[in-house]
Amino acid sequence: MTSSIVILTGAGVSAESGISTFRDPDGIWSKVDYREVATPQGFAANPARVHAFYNWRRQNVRSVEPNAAHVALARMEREFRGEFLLVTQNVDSLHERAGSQKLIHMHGQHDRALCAGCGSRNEWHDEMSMRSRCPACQRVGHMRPDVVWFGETPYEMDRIQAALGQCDLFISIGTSGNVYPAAGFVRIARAEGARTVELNLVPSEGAVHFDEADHGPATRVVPAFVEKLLA
Ligand code: BV8
Repeated sequence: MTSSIVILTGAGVSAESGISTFRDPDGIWSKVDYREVATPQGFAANPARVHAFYNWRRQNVRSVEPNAAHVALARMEREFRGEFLLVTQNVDSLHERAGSQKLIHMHGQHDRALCAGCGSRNEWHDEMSMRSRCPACQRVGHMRPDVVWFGETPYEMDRIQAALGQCDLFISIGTSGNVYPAAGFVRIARAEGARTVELNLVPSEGAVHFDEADHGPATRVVPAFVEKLLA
């Protein structure tokens, strides 16, 4: 009897909503060098280029909707009678818009801004640039997207690790298993005795660590898995 579930999602869960993934053949990292747009060094070297990258991504998600996989995960949270935590690597807000609430954005959110001057975090839906003013300290020139770049510490790691330590079911959805520490979560869960399931288009880099897998598009395999689990 499953009593505690942790779910990890990546870009693949948003792919069928029309948001590009990172490492698929036509993915984001085939168009831009992640070192230039997703590292603190890249931001320091050329903040305008980084702001343009996140403005472009923020613009892209304006017209997209949550898909059946996001909806199924929100249903699972509502109907599953046990501990539940959804950890996403994604910086889009499609999980929230589908109704997920027990949710951690471990890599931040691109519709939030972080002021490097005063440390405040605020919702931010418009263009952001070095001319943007911090709503808290009113200073200009310190605003950056509130996302976790390579070399930066993901958010809420203590809460995530505690949940991994006591879950008996770990499900990884739509992630290639390339980026750490997220890619290591399956091993932590497994070491604690959890059943591990991968729902992904194709086997990920970490496929060998999963007890079970269902490979196919998230809008098919996730609702099917949720249906079975809740039956
Ligand atoms: C950190 C910014 C220290 C936001 C991103 C070992 C241990 C610890 C760290 C490291 C380590 N080795 C290396 C590191 C450093 C580094 C790292 O992992 N480098 C990699 C490249 C080797 N990690 C870091 O720097 C991290 N910080 O380690 O701090 C620390 C460590 C532990 C504890 C405390 C502190 C910070 C990493 C965060 C970087 N930020 N993005 C943004 O702009 O989005 S990473 C970027 O990749 C995104 O955040 C994205 O979410 C993430 C992961 O990518 P995926 O989501 O998996 O997407 P991808 O395209 O790769 O795969 C999509 C999958 O979906 C594919 O498998 C595909 O088949 C599938 N799919 C496609 N379509 C569908 C589908 N599946 C289902 N249905 C479909 N329709």
